[in-house]
Amino acid sequence: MELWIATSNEGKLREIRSLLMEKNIQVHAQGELSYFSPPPETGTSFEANARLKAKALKAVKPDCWVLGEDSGLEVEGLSKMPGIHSARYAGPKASAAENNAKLLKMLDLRSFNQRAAKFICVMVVYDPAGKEHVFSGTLPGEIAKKAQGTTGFGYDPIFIPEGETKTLAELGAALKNKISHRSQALRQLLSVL
Ligand code: ITT
Repeated sequence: MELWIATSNEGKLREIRSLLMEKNIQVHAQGELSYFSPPPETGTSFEANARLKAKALKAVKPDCWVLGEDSGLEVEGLSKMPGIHSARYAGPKASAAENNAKLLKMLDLRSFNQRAAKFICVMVVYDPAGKEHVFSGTLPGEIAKKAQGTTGFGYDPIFIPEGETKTLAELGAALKNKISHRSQALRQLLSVL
Protein backbone atom coordinates (compact mmCIF):
# COMPACT_ATOMS: atom_id res chain seq x y z
CA MET A 1 0.00 0.00 0.00
CA GLU A 2 0.92 3.67 -0.45
CA LEU A 3 1.11 6.23 2.36
CA TRP A 4 1.61 9.96 1.68
CA ILE A 5 3.39 11.97 4.36
CA ALA A 6 2.66 15.69 4.77
CA THR A 7 6.09 16.83 5.90
CA SER A 8 9.05 18.75 4.57
CA ASN A 9 11.24 17.66 7.49
CA GLU A 10 13.83 15.16 6.18
CA GLY A 11 14.61 13.89 9.69
CA LYS A 12 11.01 12.93 10.38
CA LEU A 13 10.68 11.37 6.94
CA ARG A 14 13.81 9.26 7.38
CA GLU A 15 12.49 7.86 10.66
CA ILE A 16 8.99 7.20 9.29
CA ARG A 17 10.47 5.50 6.20
CA SER A 18 12.76 3.25 8.22
CA LEU A 19 9.94 2.17 10.52
CA LEU A 20 7.46 1.43 7.70
CA MET A 21 9.85 -0.01 5.10
CA GLU A 22 9.90 -3.49 6.56
CA LYS A 23 6.06 -3.56 6.53
CA ASN A 24 5.94 -3.28 2.74
CA ILE A 25 4.43 0.19 2.83
CA GLN A 26 5.46 2.58 0.06
CA VAL A 27 6.12 5.93 1.64
CA HIS A 28 5.70 9.09 -0.46
CA ALA A 29 6.25 12.66 0.68
CA GLN A 30 4.73 15.99 -0.26
CA GLY A 31 8.06 17.04 -1.80
CA GLU A 32 7.28 14.74 -4.76
CA LEU A 33 4.39 17.05 -5.72
CA SER A 34 5.96 20.19 -7.22
CA TYR A 35 2.60 22.00 -7.22
CA PHE A 36 1.88 21.39 -3.52
CA SER A 37 2.39 24.11 -0.94
CA PRO A 38 1.92 23.23 2.73
CA PRO A 39 -0.53 25.25 4.82
CA PRO A 40 0.58 27.71 7.52
CA GLU A 41 0.74 26.07 10.98
CA THR A 42 -1.90 28.24 12.64
CA GLY A 43 -3.24 25.62 15.09
CA THR A 44 -2.90 25.99 18.85
CA SER A 45 -2.15 22.32 19.54
CA PHE A 46 -0.03 19.52 18.07
CA GLU A 47 -3.21 17.76 16.96
CA ALA A 48 -4.66 20.85 15.26
CA ASN A 49 -1.44 21.42 13.32
CA ALA A 50 -1.13 17.74 12.36
CA ARG A 51 -4.73 17.91 11.07
CA LEU A 52 -4.01 21.06 9.01
CA LYS A 53 -1.05 19.34 7.34
CA ALA A 54 -2.91 16.07 6.67
CA LYS A 55 -6.05 17.80 5.35
CA ALA A 56 -4.08 19.94 2.89
CA LEU A 57 -2.34 16.89 1.39
CA LYS A 58 -5.53 14.80 1.44
CA ALA A 59 -7.18 17.52 -0.69
CA VAL A 60 -4.74 16.74 -3.53
CA LYS A 61 -4.46 12.97 -2.86
CA PRO A 62 -8.10 12.17 -2.02
CA ASP A 63 -7.93 8.43 -2.75
CA CYS A 64 -4.80 7.71 -0.68
CA TRP A 65 -3.79 7.11 2.92
CA VAL A 66 -2.38 10.49 4.09
CA LEU A 67 -0.47 11.25 7.30
CA GLY A 68 0.17 14.65 8.92
CA GLU A 69 2.51 14.86 11.90
CA ASP A 70 3.22 17.63 14.38
CA SER A 71 5.80 17.21 17.09
CA GLY A 72 7.96 19.12 19.51
CA LEU A 73 9.69 19.38 22.83
CA GLU A 74 8.05 20.59 26.06
CA VAL A 75 10.49 21.70 28.77
CA GLU A 76 9.23 21.84 32.37
CA GLY A 77 11.48 24.73 33.46
CA LEU A 78 10.41 26.80 30.43
CA SER A 79 6.65 26.52 31.04
CA LYS A 80 6.41 23.76 28.39
CA MET A 81 8.09 25.86 25.70
CA PRO A 82 9.06 25.50 22.89
CA GLY A 83 6.12 23.05 22.39
CA ILE A 84 4.29 23.67 19.12
CA HIS A 85 6.88 26.36 18.31
CA SER A 86 9.79 23.89 18.41
CA ALA A 87 10.74 24.16 14.73
CA ARG A 88 11.08 27.95 14.89
CA TYR A 89 12.08 28.56 18.54
CA ALA A 90 15.08 30.77 17.72
CA GLY A 91 13.39 32.50 14.76
CA PRO A 92 11.49 31.75 11.52
CA LYS A 93 14.56 30.37 9.70
CA ALA A 94 16.40 29.04 12.75
CA SER A 95 18.68 26.01 12.31
CA ALA A 96 18.56 23.08 14.75
CA ALA A 97 21.87 24.27 16.24
CA GLU A 98 20.40 27.74 16.85
CA ASN A 99 17.26 26.28 18.46
CA ASN A 100 19.38 24.05 20.70
CA ALA A 101 21.65 26.95 21.71
CA LYS A 102 18.66 29.14 22.59
CA LEU A 103 17.06 26.41 24.67
CA LEU A 104 20.26 25.75 26.63
CA LYS A 105 20.70 29.49 27.18
CA MET A 106 17.11 29.95 28.40
CA LEU A 107 17.60 27.12 30.91
CA ASP A 108 20.92 28.59 32.07
CA LEU A 109 19.20 31.92 32.71
CA ARG A 110 16.87 30.25 35.22
CA SER A 111 18.14 30.08 38.76
CA PHE A 112 16.46 26.72 39.42
CA ASN A 113 17.33 23.59 37.52
CA GLN A 114 14.16 22.11 36.06
CA ARG A 115 15.54 20.23 33.07
CA ALA A 116 12.72 17.64 32.80
CA ALA A 117 11.29 17.57 29.30
CA LYS A 118 9.31 15.44 26.91
CA PHE A 119 9.01 14.96 23.17
CA ILE A 120 5.45 14.77 21.88
CA CYS A 121 4.25 13.53 18.51
CA VAL A 122 0.67 13.61 17.20
CA MET A 123 -0.29 12.03 13.87
CA VAL A 124 -3.55 12.65 12.06
CA VAL A 125 -4.17 10.06 9.35
CA TYR A 126 -6.91 9.97 6.70
CA ASP A 127 -7.76 6.62 5.15
CA PRO A 128 -8.86 6.33 1.49
CA ALA A 129 -12.53 6.59 2.59
CA GLY A 130 -11.77 9.91 4.33
CA LYS A 131 -12.06 8.61 7.90
CA GLU A 132 -9.76 10.35 10.40
CA HIS A 133 -7.50 8.45 12.81
CA VAL A 134 -5.41 10.14 15.54
CA PHE A 135 -2.27 8.60 17.10
CA SER A 136 0.25 9.99 19.56
CA GLY A 137 3.43 9.24 21.46
CA THR A 138 5.46 10.79 24.29
CA LEU A 139 9.14 10.36 25.19
CA PRO A 140 10.08 11.64 28.67
CA GLY A 141 13.61 12.70 29.57
CA GLU A 142 15.71 15.72 30.41
CA ILE A 143 17.74 18.45 28.75
CA ALA A 144 21.50 17.86 28.71
CA LYS A 145 23.96 20.50 29.94
CA LYS A 146 25.47 20.78 26.43
CA ALA A 147 24.88 19.45 22.92
CA GLN A 148 26.44 16.01 22.27
CA GLY A 149 26.24 13.51 19.41
CA THR A 150 25.71 13.64 15.67
CA THR A 151 22.79 11.34 14.73
CA GLY A 152 19.11 12.22 14.34
CA PHE A 153 17.89 15.79 13.93
CA GLY A 154 16.41 18.79 15.74
CA TYR A 155 16.78 18.66 19.53
CA ASP A 156 18.29 15.12 19.60
CA PRO A 157 21.77 16.41 20.65
CA ILE A 158 20.39 18.00 23.85
CA PHE A 159 17.76 15.42 24.88
CA ILE A 160 18.57 12.54 27.25
CA PRO A 161 15.75 9.95 27.37
CA GLU A 162 14.61 8.76 30.82
CA GLY A 163 16.82 5.91 32.07
CA GLU A 164 19.74 6.87 29.80
CA THR A 165 22.89 8.92 30.38
CA LYS A 166 23.53 9.94 26.76
CA THR A 167 21.63 12.15 24.32
CA LEU A 168 19.44 10.73 21.55
CA ALA A 169 22.04 11.98 19.07
CA GLU A 170 24.69 9.82 20.81
CA LEU A 171 22.42 6.80 21.31
CA GLY A 172 21.73 6.44 17.57
CA ALA A 173 18.85 5.68 15.22
CA ALA A 174 18.20 2.06 16.22
CA LEU A 175 17.54 2.91 19.87
CA LYS A 176 15.62 6.07 18.99
CA ASN A 177 13.33 4.10 16.66
CA LYS A 178 12.55 1.68 19.49
CA ILE A 179 11.51 4.28 22.06
CA SER A 180 10.67 7.54 20.32
CA HIS A 181 7.44 9.51 20.46
CA ARG A 182 7.23 9.08 16.66
CA SER A 183 7.73 5.31 16.72
CA GLN A 184 4.99 4.95 19.38
CA ALA A 185 2.51 6.79 17.16
CA LEU A 186 3.58 4.79 14.10
CA ARG A 187 3.07 1.49 15.90
CA GLN A 188 -0.51 2.58 16.68
CA LEU A 189 -0.98 3.39 12.98
CA LEU A 190 0.39 -0.02 11.96
CA SER A 191 -2.20 -1.70 14.13
CA VAL A 192 -5.02 -0.23 12.01
CA LEU A 193 -3.37 -0.63 8.59
P1 ITT B 1 6.74 19.73 8.89
O1 ITT B 1 5.78 20.73 9.51
O2 ITT B 1 6.93 19.94 7.42
O3 ITT B 1 6.40 18.32 9.24
P2 ITT B 1 8.59 20.83 10.83
O4 ITT B 1 10.03 20.60 11.12
O5 ITT B 1 8.13 22.27 10.70
O6 ITT B 1 8.22 20.00 9.52
P3 ITT B 1 6.97 20.57 13.20
O7 ITT B 1 6.25 21.83 12.96
O8 ITT B 1 6.21 19.37 13.67
O9 ITT B 1 7.73 20.07 11.89
O10 ITT B 1 8.16 20.88 14.20
C1 ITT B 1 8.76 19.84 14.87
C2 ITT B 1 10.08 20.32 15.44
O11 ITT B 1 10.26 19.71 16.72
C3 ITT B 1 11.22 19.82 14.58
O12 ITT B 1 11.58 20.79 13.60
C4 ITT B 1 12.31 19.59 15.60
O13 ITT B 1 12.95 20.81 15.87
C5 ITT B 1 11.53 19.15 16.83
N1 ITT B 1 11.40 17.68 16.89
C6 ITT B 1 10.30 16.91 16.68
N2 ITT B 1 10.57 15.61 16.79
C7 ITT B 1 11.89 15.53 17.05
C8 ITT B 1 12.77 14.47 17.24
O14 ITT B 1 12.38 13.20 17.13
N3 ITT B 1 14.04 14.74 17.50
C9 ITT B 1 14.48 16.02 17.59
N4 ITT B 1 13.72 17.09 17.41
C10 ITT B 1 12.42 16.86 17.13
